[in-house]
Amino acid sequence: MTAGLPGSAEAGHNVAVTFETQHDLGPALPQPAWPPTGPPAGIDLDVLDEIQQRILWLAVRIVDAANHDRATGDGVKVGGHQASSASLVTAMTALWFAHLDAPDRVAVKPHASPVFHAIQYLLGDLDRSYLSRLRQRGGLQSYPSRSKDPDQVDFSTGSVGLGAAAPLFAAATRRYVDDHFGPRPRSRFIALVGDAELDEGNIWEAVADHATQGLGDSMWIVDFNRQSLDRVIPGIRIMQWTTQFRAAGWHVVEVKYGRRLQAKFAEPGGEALREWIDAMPNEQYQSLFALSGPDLRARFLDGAPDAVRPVVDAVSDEELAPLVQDLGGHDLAAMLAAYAECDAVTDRPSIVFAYTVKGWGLPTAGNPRNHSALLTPDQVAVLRARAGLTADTEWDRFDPTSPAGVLCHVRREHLQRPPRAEGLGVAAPEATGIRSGKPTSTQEAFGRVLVDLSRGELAPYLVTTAPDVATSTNLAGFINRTGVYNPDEKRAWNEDPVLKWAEGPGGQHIELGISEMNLFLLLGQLGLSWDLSGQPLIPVGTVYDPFVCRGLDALIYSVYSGARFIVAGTPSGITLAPEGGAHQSTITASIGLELPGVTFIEPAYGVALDWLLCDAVGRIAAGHHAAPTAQPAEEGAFYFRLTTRPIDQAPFEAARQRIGDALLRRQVLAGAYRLVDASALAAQGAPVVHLVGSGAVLPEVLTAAAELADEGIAAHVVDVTSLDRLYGAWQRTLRQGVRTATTPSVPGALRAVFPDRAPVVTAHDAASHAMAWLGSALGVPAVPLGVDAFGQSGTVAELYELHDLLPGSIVNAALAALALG
Ligand SMILES: Cc1ncc(C[n+]2csc(CCOP(=O)(O)OP(=O)(O)O)c2C)c(N)n1
Ligand SMILES: [Mg+2]
Repeated sequence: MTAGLPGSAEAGHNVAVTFETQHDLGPALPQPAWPPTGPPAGIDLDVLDEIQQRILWLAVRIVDAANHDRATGDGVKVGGHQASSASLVTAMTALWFAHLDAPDRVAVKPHASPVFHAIQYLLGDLDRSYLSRLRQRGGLQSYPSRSKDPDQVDFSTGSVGLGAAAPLFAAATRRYVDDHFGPRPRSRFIALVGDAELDEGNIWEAVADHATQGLGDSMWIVDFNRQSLDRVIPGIRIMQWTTQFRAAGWHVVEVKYGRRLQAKFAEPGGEALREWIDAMPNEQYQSLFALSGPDLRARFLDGAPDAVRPVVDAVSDEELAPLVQDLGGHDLAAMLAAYAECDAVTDRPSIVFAYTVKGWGLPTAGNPRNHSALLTPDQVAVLRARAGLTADTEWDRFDPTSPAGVLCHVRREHLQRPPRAEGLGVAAPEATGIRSGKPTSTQEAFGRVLVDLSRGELAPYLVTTAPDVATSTNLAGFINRTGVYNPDEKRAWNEDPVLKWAEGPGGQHIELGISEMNLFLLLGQLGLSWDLSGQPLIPVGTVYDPFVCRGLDALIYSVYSGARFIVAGTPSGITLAPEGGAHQSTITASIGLELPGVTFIEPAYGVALDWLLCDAVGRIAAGHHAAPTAQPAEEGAFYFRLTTRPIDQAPFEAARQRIGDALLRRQVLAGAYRLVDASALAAQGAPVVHLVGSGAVLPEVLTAAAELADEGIAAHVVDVTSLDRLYGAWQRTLRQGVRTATTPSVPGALRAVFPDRAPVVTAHDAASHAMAWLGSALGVPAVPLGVDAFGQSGTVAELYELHDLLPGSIVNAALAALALG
């Protein structure tokens, strides 16, 4: 059988305790015995307790109001998490009212968002009107949201596991910023984590990576309530978790028992009581929370050794329930002591396992089904009365002259932050002037542009990262110039004439282990450095394109958080022909196109890539509140889908001659330009078709156009450099039409490159669906060609043949499109 609250490996350990939020701790501090025996200096635990009781009430009532005070009219349950909130009330009260400093940054467990908002309200940073607007449009978000909540959320959370890792990467970012731009005021990066979140793999990827080692300003607080969504967890695995964190180099603290239980353990026979609680199955222990009086006594003693009975007999019925539930995670002094202990450990991250009760103080405490259980209005009324409130006063803040009111004011002042940093104020060049005499791949051009940028004004702000694919995605040139980041100077043992892997605090490439989750989490935090570390950066990451999907949730997380960065998915598609199906990406273009906050870009030619990359860098450098010209949809990341296929650059140079750089650049940035203009043939009365390609498949499209011309068919070739921008332009005009009930016009970006009404063939080294909408946008027949099955190993031509992307198939598709017209 599994033990309920198994003995800690560190039971009885001493901790360094200081109750000031002290950063430079200097010489070793006195080591009071664990647990702390009295209130920490300068902190009135009674006042803190009064505050935490009010926070508990408000958190419960915020969820209650969302469900019971408003009619939604749609039959859909509103929901919310009172038990998960209650669990963290003590930990969060201790943080905000006695531990945090203004520069500290905290990620809040998604289901504790009502607690966070209750705290912001009591501090005076959230208007009262929001308290009854949880889960309402324009109101408080269900889960903490940087972009949508009205109060200042440091880290969005919601997809469990990511909210734990994000502050760790924010701390890694701060270390980088301090090393490159001088130290900022110290921030502690804190995550409040649900215990079941530890099942998420991304947690362990983050903990294991070299980039997060030694981050002494990081602290995780695990809400160790031993319940997940579905159940009371049978094997709570505390030994396993603590051992794993220690093995990863973390400092581990367990806050297991409160002072009541500790005192009882110290009495004669108390050791037997402790042993029994430690040995009791978790399910049995949790079932005690719903009981009282003789029932509780009987259940508690069920299976207990004889030695326990006299200790329990000496406890009255009224005392027994609070005693049994007296876990350290609800002991303010114990939590503050744990935080102080973590502060004193500055050479590695810390984790606090705070033993808690899910539903603490509520009638749902410990119930296996309490995750989304809502208190009834009657139960809420009992709580209201218990809090000393009435229907008229239930939302009130503390009287400002009361000790609790004074502490709220003091803490509010203490936590005020300076305004956030704006953009860099350094402009990006329009182009680095990449030359394209010979066949070039977009991956190659990407590497060259980065090297060039590393010589310019923006150089100090560029930071690259990759999950063990830096050299194979062509970051080597950049790394040679800037070095690899490591907090300490490292001696190089190999003389490599091609790659200079010099590691030190000045390096500008952050190398990650193979974890695409970590890549997107780090990019996200580098891309929020303007806010969380007061230093805008220009982060650039690379990843094999098929593995974008591996890190997708973290990518979504980062862009939802408002991060600004560039990522190159390279190589991509079946153009990576010899690598076979396991390494070929097909749906990533759709992901890039469809993800909000991501501008998807897929150039074919080096110069186009140069313009697009410089433009993206410039937009990021312009700052969070992007350049005035930027569309709102581009307040986010830029995703370049690139390849290793060298292609002839001459057709682009011809288009340059024909169109001129100024106009061509504008069109490339807007999403498409006419690579081949067949107007002369069309003027002679030839049938007209549009061949539209994106990325590596352009050579086949060009050959098809030439063959069609030989057949007397005028085939304009359009190179789509950003499906996303084209689609966005189309959607905007459509939506405008829908909203104003007017006939939508064809957007300028489409009209400029598709002046003729003619059938369309699309060709893409990606799922055919991603470009298929063009027919609809232009109101013409369309034949979309693309990769709609897994690829296999072969040559480019062999695989293009397999997926109907060879010129012959494109010609046939053009004839089919004309026939459909
Ligand atoms: C990635 C992801 N998977 C599933 C969920 C649904 N979910 C929300 S909370 C939860 C259980 C969380 O348990 P725990 O972290 O222990 O939190 P607590 O007990 O404090 O509520 C689950 C499965 C989610 N939010 N994110
Ligand atoms: Mg839990």
